[in-house]
Amino acid sequence: MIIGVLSIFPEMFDAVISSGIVARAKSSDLFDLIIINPRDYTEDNYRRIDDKTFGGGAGMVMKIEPLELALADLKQKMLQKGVEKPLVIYLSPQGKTIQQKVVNDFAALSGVILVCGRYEGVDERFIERNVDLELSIGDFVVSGGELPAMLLIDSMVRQLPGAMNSLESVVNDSFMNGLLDCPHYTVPRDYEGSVVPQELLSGNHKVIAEWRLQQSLWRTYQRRPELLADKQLTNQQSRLLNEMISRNKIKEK
Ligand code: 9WO
Repeated sequence: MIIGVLSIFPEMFDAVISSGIVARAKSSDLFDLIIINPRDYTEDNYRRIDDKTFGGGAGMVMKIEPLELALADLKQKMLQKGVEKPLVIYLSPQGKTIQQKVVNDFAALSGVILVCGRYEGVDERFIERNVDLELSIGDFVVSGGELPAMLLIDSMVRQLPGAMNSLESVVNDSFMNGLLDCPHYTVPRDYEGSVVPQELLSGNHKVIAEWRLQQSLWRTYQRRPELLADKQLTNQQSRLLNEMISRNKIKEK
Protein backbone atom coordinates (compact mmCIF):
# COMPACT_ATOMS: atom_id res chain seq x y z
CA MET A 1 0.00 0.00 0.00
CA ILE A 2 1.16 3.52 -0.80
CA ILE A 3 -0.03 6.26 1.58
CA GLY A 4 0.22 9.81 0.27
CA VAL A 5 -0.06 12.83 2.56
CA LEU A 6 -0.53 16.53 1.88
CA SER A 7 0.65 18.51 4.89
CA ILE A 8 2.48 21.74 5.68
CA PHE A 9 3.99 19.94 8.73
CA PRO A 10 5.57 16.81 7.18
CA GLU A 11 7.95 16.31 10.13
CA MET A 12 4.99 15.50 12.38
CA PHE A 13 4.67 12.15 10.60
CA ASP A 14 8.01 10.97 12.02
CA ALA A 15 6.01 10.27 15.17
CA VAL A 16 3.85 7.59 13.57
CA ILE A 17 6.50 5.93 11.37
CA SER A 18 9.37 5.73 13.86
CA SER A 19 8.03 3.36 16.54
CA GLY A 20 6.18 0.13 17.04
CA ILE A 21 4.14 -1.90 14.59
CA VAL A 22 4.08 0.89 11.97
CA ALA A 23 7.89 1.28 12.01
CA ARG A 24 8.32 -2.47 11.62
CA ALA A 25 5.80 -2.58 8.73
CA LYS A 26 7.70 0.28 7.04
CA SER A 27 11.05 -1.59 7.34
CA SER A 28 9.38 -4.68 5.88
CA ASP A 29 8.11 -2.57 2.93
CA LEU A 30 4.48 -3.41 3.69
CA PHE A 31 3.67 0.20 2.90
CA ASP A 32 5.34 3.37 1.70
CA LEU A 33 4.63 6.93 2.80
CA ILE A 34 4.98 9.87 0.41
CA ILE A 35 4.56 13.25 2.09
CA ILE A 36 4.20 16.39 0.00
CA ASN A 37 4.28 19.89 1.47
CA PRO A 38 1.86 22.18 -0.40
CA ARG A 39 4.02 25.14 0.64
CA ASP A 40 6.62 23.90 -1.85
CA TYR A 41 4.02 24.52 -4.58
CA THR A 42 3.34 28.19 -3.80
CA GLU A 43 4.41 30.55 -6.54
CA ASP A 44 4.72 33.87 -4.67
CA ASN A 45 7.83 35.21 -2.90
CA TYR A 46 6.26 34.80 0.55
CA ARG A 47 5.28 31.12 0.00
CA ARG A 48 1.74 31.94 1.17
CA ILE A 49 -0.37 28.88 1.73
CA ASP A 50 -3.34 30.66 3.34
CA ASP A 51 -5.35 33.84 2.94
CA LYS A 52 -8.26 35.73 4.49
CA THR A 53 -11.68 34.09 4.44
CA PHE A 54 -14.21 35.62 2.01
CA GLY A 55 -17.12 37.09 3.92
CA GLY A 56 -14.87 38.19 6.76
CA GLY A 57 -14.41 36.92 10.28
CA ALA A 58 -11.69 35.16 12.18
CA GLY A 59 -9.33 32.61 10.70
CA MET A 60 -7.49 31.95 7.47
CA VAL A 61 -8.24 29.46 4.70
CA MET A 62 -5.79 27.27 2.76
CA LYS A 63 -5.58 28.47 -0.86
CA ILE A 64 -6.65 26.13 -3.65
CA GLU A 65 -3.74 26.57 -6.15
CA PRO A 66 -0.84 25.15 -4.11
CA LEU A 67 -3.07 22.28 -2.92
CA GLU A 68 -4.07 21.38 -6.49
CA LEU A 69 -0.43 21.49 -7.69
CA ALA A 70 0.75 19.43 -4.73
CA LEU A 71 -2.03 16.86 -5.22
CA ALA A 72 -1.23 16.51 -8.94
CA ASP A 73 2.45 15.91 -8.14
CA LEU A 74 1.59 13.42 -5.38
CA LYS A 75 -0.76 11.50 -7.73
CA GLN A 76 2.03 11.45 -10.34
CA LYS A 77 4.50 10.03 -7.80
CA MET A 78 1.99 7.41 -6.69
CA LEU A 79 1.27 6.47 -10.33
CA GLN A 80 5.00 5.81 -10.81
CA LYS A 81 4.65 3.30 -7.97
CA GLY A 82 1.67 1.64 -9.63
CA VAL A 83 -1.26 3.39 -7.88
CA GLU A 84 -3.74 4.38 -10.59
CA LYS A 85 -6.65 5.80 -8.61
CA PRO A 86 -5.88 6.62 -4.96
CA LEU A 87 -8.80 7.32 -2.62
CA VAL A 88 -8.57 10.96 -1.49
CA ILE A 89 -9.60 11.53 2.14
CA TYR A 90 -9.93 14.88 3.95
CA LEU A 91 -9.77 14.70 7.74
CA SER A 92 -12.23 17.10 9.35
CA PRO A 93 -14.80 17.27 12.15
CA GLN A 94 -17.45 17.66 9.40
CA GLY A 95 -16.74 14.13 8.15
CA LYS A 96 -18.38 10.85 8.97
CA THR A 97 -16.82 9.14 12.02
CA ILE A 98 -14.25 6.47 11.15
CA GLN A 99 -15.26 2.90 12.03
CA GLN A 100 -13.04 -0.19 12.22
CA LYS A 101 -14.80 -1.81 9.25
CA VAL A 102 -13.98 1.10 6.90
CA VAL A 103 -10.35 1.08 8.09
CA ASN A 104 -10.17 -2.61 7.15
CA ASP A 105 -11.58 -1.80 3.70
CA PHE A 106 -8.97 0.97 3.20
CA ALA A 107 -6.15 -1.42 4.12
CA ALA A 108 -7.07 -3.48 1.03
CA LEU A 109 -6.57 -0.48 -1.32
CA SER A 110 -3.37 0.06 -3.33
CA GLY A 111 -3.25 3.75 -2.39
CA VAL A 112 -4.88 6.44 -0.28
CA ILE A 113 -4.15 10.17 -0.03
CA LEU A 114 -4.74 12.00 3.25
CA VAL A 115 -5.27 15.75 2.99
CA CYS A 116 -4.42 17.60 6.20
CA GLY A 117 -6.03 21.00 6.68
CA ARG A 118 -4.73 23.76 8.93
CA TYR A 119 -6.12 27.16 9.95
CA GLU A 120 -9.89 27.32 9.41
CA GLY A 121 -9.71 24.59 6.77
CA VAL A 122 -9.17 24.33 3.01
CA ASP A 123 -11.02 26.22 0.28
CA GLU A 124 -14.28 24.27 -0.26
CA ARG A 125 -13.67 24.14 -4.02
CA PHE A 126 -10.60 21.94 -3.45
CA ILE A 127 -12.80 19.49 -1.51
CA GLU A 128 -15.54 19.49 -4.17
CA ARG A 129 -13.05 18.91 -6.98
CA ASN A 130 -10.73 16.34 -5.38
CA VAL A 131 -11.95 14.73 -2.18
CA ASP A 132 -13.73 11.34 -2.32
CA LEU A 133 -14.41 11.08 1.40
CA GLU A 134 -14.45 13.46 4.39
CA LEU A 135 -13.75 11.61 7.63
CA SER A 136 -13.67 12.46 11.34
CA ILE A 137 -11.97 10.69 14.25
CA GLY A 138 -14.63 11.95 16.69
CA ASP A 139 -16.64 14.97 17.75
CA PHE A 140 -13.82 17.22 18.85
CA VAL A 141 -11.53 19.77 17.22
CA VAL A 142 -7.73 19.72 17.02
CA SER A 143 -5.34 22.21 15.39
CA GLY A 144 -5.07 20.42 12.07
CA GLY A 145 -5.65 17.20 10.16
CA GLU A 146 -2.17 15.73 10.83
CA LEU A 147 -2.87 13.96 14.13
CA PRO A 148 -6.16 12.50 12.82
CA ALA A 149 -4.30 11.39 9.64
CA MET A 150 -1.63 9.69 11.78
CA LEU A 151 -4.32 7.81 13.70
CA LEU A 152 -5.78 6.60 10.44
CA ILE A 153 -2.32 5.57 9.13
CA ASP A 154 -1.60 3.60 12.31
CA SER A 155 -4.99 1.93 12.17
CA MET A 156 -4.71 1.00 8.45
CA VAL A 157 -1.10 -0.20 8.60
CA ARG A 158 -1.70 -2.62 11.49
CA GLN A 159 -4.38 -4.27 9.30
CA LEU A 160 -1.96 -4.94 6.43
CA PRO A 161 -1.24 -8.64 5.99
CA GLY A 162 2.03 -9.38 7.81
CA ALA A 163 2.03 -6.21 9.93
CA MET A 164 1.22 -8.02 13.16
CA ASN A 165 2.51 -11.27 14.58
CA SER A 166 -0.08 -13.86 15.68
CA LEU A 167 0.02 -12.72 19.33
CA GLU A 168 -0.67 -9.10 18.40
CA SER A 169 -3.56 -10.10 16.09
CA VAL A 170 -5.46 -11.89 18.86
CA VAL A 171 -5.99 -8.65 20.79
CA ASN A 172 -7.33 -7.13 17.63
CA ASP A 173 -9.82 -9.93 17.02
CA SER A 174 -11.72 -9.01 20.13
CA PHE A 175 -12.77 -5.65 18.70
CA MET A 176 -13.21 -7.16 15.24
CA ASN A 177 -16.19 -9.16 16.50
CA GLY A 178 -17.94 -5.88 17.40
CA LEU A 179 -17.47 -6.19 21.16
CA LEU A 180 -15.27 -4.27 23.59
CA ASP A 181 -12.14 -6.01 24.82
CA CYS A 182 -12.11 -7.95 28.11
CA PRO A 183 -9.88 -6.95 31.11
CA HIS A 184 -6.22 -8.09 31.14
CA TYR A 185 -3.89 -9.00 34.01
CA THR A 186 -0.26 -9.96 34.57
CA VAL A 187 1.89 -10.77 37.61
CA PRO A 188 1.63 -10.41 40.57
CA ARG A 189 -1.47 -12.55 41.26
CA ASP A 190 -2.14 -10.51 44.40
CA TYR A 191 -1.33 -6.79 44.49
CA GLU A 192 -2.11 -5.42 47.96
CA GLY A 193 -5.23 -7.58 48.12
CA SER A 194 -6.38 -6.87 44.52
CA VAL A 195 -6.41 -10.31 42.97
CA VAL A 196 -6.49 -11.67 39.43
CA PRO A 197 -9.87 -13.33 38.61
CA GLN A 198 -9.60 -17.05 39.45
CA GLU A 199 -10.96 -18.12 36.02
CA LEU A 200 -7.78 -16.77 34.37
CA LEU A 201 -5.61 -18.80 36.75
CA SER A 202 -7.62 -22.01 36.26
CA GLY A 203 -5.49 -23.27 33.37
CA ASN A 204 -8.73 -24.49 31.74
CA HIS A 205 -8.86 -22.98 28.23
CA LYS A 206 -12.63 -23.35 27.90
CA VAL A 207 -13.25 -21.60 31.25
CA ILE A 208 -10.84 -18.81 30.26
CA ALA A 209 -12.39 -18.31 26.82
CA GLU A 210 -15.92 -18.19 28.29
CA TRP A 211 -14.89 -15.76 31.03
CA ARG A 212 -13.28 -13.42 28.47
CA LEU A 213 -16.28 -13.56 26.16
CA GLN A 214 -18.62 -12.93 29.08
CA GLN A 215 -16.56 -9.95 30.26
CA SER A 216 -16.54 -8.53 26.70
CA LEU A 217 -20.31 -8.89 26.44
CA TRP A 218 -20.94 -7.37 29.88
CA ARG A 219 -18.62 -4.42 29.28
CA THR A 220 -20.21 -3.74 25.92
CA TYR A 221 -23.70 -3.99 27.46
CA GLN A 222 -22.79 -1.55 30.26
CA ARG A 223 -20.57 0.94 28.42
CA ARG A 224 -21.64 0.84 24.76
CA PRO A 225 -25.12 -0.73 24.57
CA GLU A 226 -25.62 0.71 21.07
CA LEU A 227 -22.95 -1.71 19.80
CA LEU A 228 -25.14 -4.63 20.86
CA ALA A 229 -28.32 -3.18 19.34
CA ASP A 230 -27.35 -3.98 15.74
CA LYS A 231 -25.65 -7.26 16.57
CA GLN A 232 -27.13 -10.77 16.45
CA LEU A 233 -25.81 -12.67 19.49
CA THR A 234 -25.16 -16.41 19.30
CA ASN A 235 -26.94 -18.71 21.78
CA GLN A 236 -23.73 -18.96 23.85
CA GLN A 237 -23.31 -15.16 23.86
CA SER A 238 -26.95 -14.56 24.97
CA ARG A 239 -26.59 -17.15 27.73
CA LEU A 240 -23.33 -15.59 29.02
CA LEU A 241 -24.71 -12.06 28.92
CA ASN A 242 -28.04 -12.98 30.56
CA GLU A 243 -26.15 -14.80 33.30
CA MET A 244 -24.21 -11.59 34.07
CA ILE A 245 -27.36 -9.45 33.95
CA SER A 246 -29.16 -11.70 36.49
CA ARG A 247 -26.06 -11.99 38.67
CA ASN A 248 -25.85 -8.19 38.90
CA LYS A 249 -29.60 -7.78 39.53
CA ILE A 250 -29.21 -10.08 42.52
CA LYS A 251 -26.23 -8.05 43.76
CA GLU A 252 -28.30 -4.81 43.59
CA LYS A 253 -30.94 -6.26 45.92
C1 9WO B 1 -10.17 26.87 12.92
C2 9WO B 1 -10.72 28.14 13.11
C3 9WO B 1 -10.15 29.38 13.40
C4 9WO B 1 -10.99 30.48 13.54
C5 9WO B 1 -12.36 30.35 13.40
C6 9WO B 1 -12.92 29.10 13.12
C7 9WO B 1 -12.08 28.00 12.99
N1 9WO B 1 -12.36 26.72 12.71
C8 9WO B 1 -11.21 26.05 12.66
C9 9WO B 1 -11.16 24.66 12.33
O1 9WO B 1 -12.12 23.92 12.54
N2 9WO B 1 -10.01 24.21 11.76
C10 9WO B 1 -9.86 22.88 11.31
C11 9WO B 1 -8.52 22.36 11.78
C12 9WO B 1 -9.93 22.83 9.80
C13 9WO B 1 -9.68 21.42 9.26
C14 9WO B 1 -8.40 20.85 9.82
N3 9WO B 1 -8.41 21.01 11.26
C15 9WO B 1 -8.95 20.02 12.02
C16 9WO B 1 -9.25 18.73 11.66
N4 9WO B 1 -9.28 20.16 13.29
N5 9WO B 1 -9.82 19.03 13.74
C17 9WO B 1 -9.80 18.14 12.78
C18 9WO B 1 -10.34 16.83 12.91
C19 9WO B 1 -10.20 15.92 11.89
C20 9WO B 1 -10.77 14.66 12.05
N6 9WO B 1 -11.43 14.33 13.17
C21 9WO B 1 -11.55 15.22 14.16
C22 9WO B 1 -11.02 16.49 14.06
